Amino acid sequence: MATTPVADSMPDALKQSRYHMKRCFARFIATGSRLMKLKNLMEEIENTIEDKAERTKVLEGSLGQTLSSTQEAAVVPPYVAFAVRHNPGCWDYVKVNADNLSVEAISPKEYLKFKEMIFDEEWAKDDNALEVDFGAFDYSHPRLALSSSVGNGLNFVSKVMSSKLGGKPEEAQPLLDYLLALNHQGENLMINENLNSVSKLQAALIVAEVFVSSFSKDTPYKNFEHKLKEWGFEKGWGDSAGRVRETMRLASEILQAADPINMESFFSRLPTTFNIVIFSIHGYFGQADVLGLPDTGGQVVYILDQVRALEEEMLRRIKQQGLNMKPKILVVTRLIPDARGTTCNQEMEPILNSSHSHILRIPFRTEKGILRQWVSRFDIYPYLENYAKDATAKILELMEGKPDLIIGNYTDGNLVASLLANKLGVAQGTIAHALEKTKYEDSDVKLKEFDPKYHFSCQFTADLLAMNAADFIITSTYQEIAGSETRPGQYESHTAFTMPGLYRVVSGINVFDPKFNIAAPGAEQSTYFPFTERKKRFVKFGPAIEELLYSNEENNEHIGFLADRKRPIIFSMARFDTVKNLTGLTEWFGKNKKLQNLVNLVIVGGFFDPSKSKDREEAAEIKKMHELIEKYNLKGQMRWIAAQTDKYRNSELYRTIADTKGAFVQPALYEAFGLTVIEAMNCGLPTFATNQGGPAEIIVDGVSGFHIDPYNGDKSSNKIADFFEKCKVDSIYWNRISEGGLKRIEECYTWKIYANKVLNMGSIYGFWRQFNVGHKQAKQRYFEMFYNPLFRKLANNVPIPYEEPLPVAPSD
Ligand code: UDP
Ligand code: LCN
Repeated sequence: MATTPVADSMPDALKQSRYHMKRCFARFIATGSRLMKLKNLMEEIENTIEDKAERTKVLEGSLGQTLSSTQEAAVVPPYVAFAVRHNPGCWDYVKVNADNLSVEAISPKEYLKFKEMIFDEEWAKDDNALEVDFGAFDYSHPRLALSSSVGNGLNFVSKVMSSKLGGKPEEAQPLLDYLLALNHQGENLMINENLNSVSKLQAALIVAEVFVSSFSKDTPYKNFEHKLKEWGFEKGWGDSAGRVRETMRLASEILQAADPINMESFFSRLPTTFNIVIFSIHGYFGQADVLGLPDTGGQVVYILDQVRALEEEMLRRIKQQGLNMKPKILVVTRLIPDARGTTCNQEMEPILNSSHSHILRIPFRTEKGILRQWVSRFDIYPYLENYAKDATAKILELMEGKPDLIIGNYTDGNLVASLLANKLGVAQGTIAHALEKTKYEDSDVKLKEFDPKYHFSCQFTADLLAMNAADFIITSTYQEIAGSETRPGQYESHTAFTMPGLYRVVSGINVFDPKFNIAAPGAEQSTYFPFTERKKRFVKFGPAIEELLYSNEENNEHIGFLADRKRPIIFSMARFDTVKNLTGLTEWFGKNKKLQNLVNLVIVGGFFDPSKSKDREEAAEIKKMHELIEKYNLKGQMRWIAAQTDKYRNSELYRTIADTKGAFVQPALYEAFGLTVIEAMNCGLPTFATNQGGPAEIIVDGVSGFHIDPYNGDKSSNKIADFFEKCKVDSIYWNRISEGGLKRIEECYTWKIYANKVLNMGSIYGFWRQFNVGHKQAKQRYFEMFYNPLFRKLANNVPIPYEEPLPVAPSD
């Protein structure tokens, strides 16, 4: 193993504090094999070097730096193997012999073996244990270099393309081939076979540009179409002389000497994307009354808003390209016969406030027939292969051909998107929303413990397959990819990990891969707008919200009451999952008398009878909530409102809370992105949100809201209390934070910015996949090799619920 920065510096650093370090390492290994986190290492160091000044001295310099960058250490006496993350996405592994403090660099594989020794020694020692190495195909594939540029794939790909395409005519041949293949239902776009060489295209562009310049800028395309066609140009260059000229100029410049800005701009103008398929399979996917049902939350909101934004942008682009076809977007989800009063048992549904987009629902087919009931996202794997087959047939029929782009959502949607994209040879984007792996500590290495309940063996395999198959990955934040200074990203945690007994991943995904792109979602601004825009307010909800918050009655919709209605309200709303930590917030409130004296608490989520929940975590959380209200005697200061499904009313609820000069609190143990955070900020409601995950990036602490630490309830509840105390003495403080939130949203979190970026991705990566076809094919083979023998077997082990399925319809 070649040496690494940590392996280089650590021996000297240990030598300088040899006496103390010998004692510390003796202590690390004293209890035998175990996995230690940074917190455990620091506790042991504190217990060993009791004198604070002495300890500080030891932890100064490079030793302290290495230790504080350590994510975990696998102790297998006499060795302690360290996983050190010195920068986002950059890891070093070393092993230290506790007896003599010798240090040796080790590979990720060796490190993982140390971990396995702790959990499954026999498997760790098996020389033929299955190893996964997606990186094996990437040796010549271009990579970003800096942690700070992670997530900027589009820009990087444009740079690489410009360096490879410009200059000599033969270098631009792939671009010419790509342009020649552009068509809509068999009709050529941009150019035809008359321009079948780069030099012909270059020459024609010069003549055509001069010709088009002779028309005034807004001359419609049809006035000069005929002449352009004679030279080999087809529709797609623009709707007017001005636009056509600009696009032709861009094309000429790229062929002469490309630069990344021109490249991105040119691709954003190409008529590549008319039909999009978006998979979002689990949960209840509908447009009304679905939020609050198990597993059904922000993903549904995100996709419906995304579709509207994409459709709008596609219409704008098609018009500018001088074309008149209609875009089609299909959101493909699961048809659930047992629809609980929702529309989830209908096959097709037009998407509201869109003109060309539909929801298509396809049922889960089993050997016995169609599955009637909802299934948890954790149990969804046995149905996906049949689902993909059925979906393919239906999509081809409805779209009258192949889609131009397939986008997956969450593990199940991403896997099916990969199967379909592989089969049809179409560009594929994936969106995680949340990767479950990071939500549960040591979920990989403790597979045996987690698998019966969560089927992570299926989920992590499906995630790995889909992230490697995808042409591009859309993320909401940087942290989703590569985390923060202190915490690894969701994707980063798939770089090297191990599931003893199943397989060891020595290279799962590389966060420096240019397929990663950040495109943050927004909140629909016609619904979530500032509380100050009085004229737009949905006043009709006033009485219902008044009742919801302040009536003294307890019923199926709310329990608890607010005795002093003059106090501001701190408000939270989420699905009733453990990770959302609504019970945590209630407990902080229960414990913090100062906060109780300043504000009331309102929680929206779940419902009140745990025996009615089909979801394991939800039932436990509901029970816990009742216990906390009892324990801290919160009735009088707290209102618990059942899950709310009307987004218009909810938006007015956020604004009503803002009227009380209250705040939104998002206390999740981990939040992948956090749509409620941006909904609240769009309404001008100051927001306190978890520092674990996306919200840490959305909010600039103290400027556009506040970060809170869900693992330190006292500190967090005091921070909230301090804010309200400060608001009492500083009359403009509340407004300053409210405005800071609104400013942040306008700059970074709108659907318009999103749609533009995603369509650019579709266009550029559609070309990039052809440009790197060898690499793509190699990965595809690896995918198949993995999917067939392994994933299928794992999926078939997941039990199918025993309720009688519906018989398959005769036409099936
Ligand atoms: N939501 C809702 N009613 C509820 C709880 C949540 O309408 O009772 C909505 C909320 O307004 C937001 C989405 O569900 O639009 C939750 O998204 P978020 O990203 O916060 O969390 P997720 O549920 O996706 O983990
Ligand atoms: C899923 C989550 O858990 C949230 O953090 C996101 O905001 C939501 O999906 C939309 O992407």
